[in-house]
Amino acid sequence: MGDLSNVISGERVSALSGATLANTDPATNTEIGRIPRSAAADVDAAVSAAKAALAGPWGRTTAEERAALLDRIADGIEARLDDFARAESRDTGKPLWLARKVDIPRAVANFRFFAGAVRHDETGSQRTGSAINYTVRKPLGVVALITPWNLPLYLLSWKTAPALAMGNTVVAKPSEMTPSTATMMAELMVEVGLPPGVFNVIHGLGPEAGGPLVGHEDVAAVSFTGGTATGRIVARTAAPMFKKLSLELGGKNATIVFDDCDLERTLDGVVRAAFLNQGQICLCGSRLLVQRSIYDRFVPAFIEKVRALKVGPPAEPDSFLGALVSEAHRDKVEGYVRLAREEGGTIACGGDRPDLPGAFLRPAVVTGLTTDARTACEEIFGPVVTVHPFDDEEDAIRMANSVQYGLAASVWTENLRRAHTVSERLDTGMVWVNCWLLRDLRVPFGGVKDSGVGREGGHHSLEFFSDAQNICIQLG
Ligand code: NAD
Ligand code: 6OD
Repeated sequence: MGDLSNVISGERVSALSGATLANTDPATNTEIGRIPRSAAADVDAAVSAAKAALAGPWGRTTAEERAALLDRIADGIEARLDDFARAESRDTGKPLWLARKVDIPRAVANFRFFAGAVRHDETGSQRTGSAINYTVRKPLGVVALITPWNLPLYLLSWKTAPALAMGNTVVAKPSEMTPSTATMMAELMVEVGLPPGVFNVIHGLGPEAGGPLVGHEDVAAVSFTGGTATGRIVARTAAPMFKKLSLELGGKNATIVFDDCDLERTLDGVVRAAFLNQGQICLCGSRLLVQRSIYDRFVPAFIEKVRALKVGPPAEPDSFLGALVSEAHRDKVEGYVRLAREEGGTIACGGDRPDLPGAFLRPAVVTGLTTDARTACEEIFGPVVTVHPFDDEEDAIRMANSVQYGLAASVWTENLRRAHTVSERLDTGMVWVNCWLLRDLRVPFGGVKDSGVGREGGHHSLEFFSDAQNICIQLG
């Protein structure tokens, strides 16, 4: 992609200050281009463009017209799937096959899904003795979408599609580490006929560009996905301004393996849950709880499978893990491997650097820690899994619920009663049974405790990106 611009009112523009930041390919540690280092004045220009667009033809579109535009965006991304996948892989270091198979197809699916959802959306009506009430849904206005680096287009499109479907205009602030596909998508939207100013992209650092966007008086709502500490900062600014706020934050998810599981299927599922995308998915199962009765059989087999995972250049089709997102992030993850040793854990495999030039790290399995060790409680967001034995259901539930996070969990058992009862007692927004990251875009997605506030998905997203207005008509 080379150098990138902000996209404001359909035009490519630099930061008003002219300042730029490097965009680095973490698999080679080379600069691949520069991005605008935006500040409050750039945010102001983008919000003004988005506000002006609300007053233009966009403000008069029907849901059907907006759905047709979403379908055109989906078609456009799909037609350039390979370009998008290459850009995503280069920005993030993730395997190219993963970007081709998961990230970009999911962005296409997000637009198609919300096109269908808004076409088929319905609102309620209540009849009392003397009156009829009915609800209409109105766009919020200008909405801010702030997204992280791990699944850049996947997550930005997950917010953009419902925001546009409901008639809002958008200012997006993608992660400064993964700016390319957001820009490509903004340019594509202009090509497929989205009116100028409906979707704007501002690049730059969180506090310098994201902060002023969250605090802008003309921004009605903020949908944020990122770390819990950043979520707190966002909430501190947005809440007193009474902005609508959706926060999808960090996780430290338990994978609970019972002795009645289907061993081979579970092993494959657990490895994938732990290390897909280099363990950099908020839903990754980074605390593996294994019933003591199968611990000595399960854990060596798990370690053997992890050792066999290939860490390699993103373009190689058999690389299961690519590079981490940056050298700085790898340093942070390595810090946790050191901490695990200091806390008395054993690094059963991995945690070291392969002989490759970029930010690569072999997947690590840590045994011998208690579940209250920092390594076992804090979000690492990398290829590090801690493994712990448990005795029975009560023990597993207690361990799983003992962290500050409450995003997701997976439960592996062939016992139907156990699957239901254990799942319901987990303090998480989502539970997968005998699977992981099996997604249906209609279901509520989100966390409890420090993992966030609100739900995305299906009608939850459509409701977030609109205000319900009730109209009461007295009859006769
Ligand atoms: P981050 O919180 O550092 O950054 C996320 C976004 O917020 C980036 O665009 C960043 O520039 C911006 N930002 C940073 N400081 C800001 C500020 N003061 N004001 C406004 N915006 C600001 O997160 P990250 O390192 O990019 O992503 C990793 C984190 O995201 C992990 O904690 C992970 O669990 C979480 N995450 C959660 C989900 C979910 O759905 N729950 C999904 C993906 C990632
Ligand atoms: O699948 C999704 O819809 C979703 N929001 C996934 C988030 C993954 C976090 O890294």
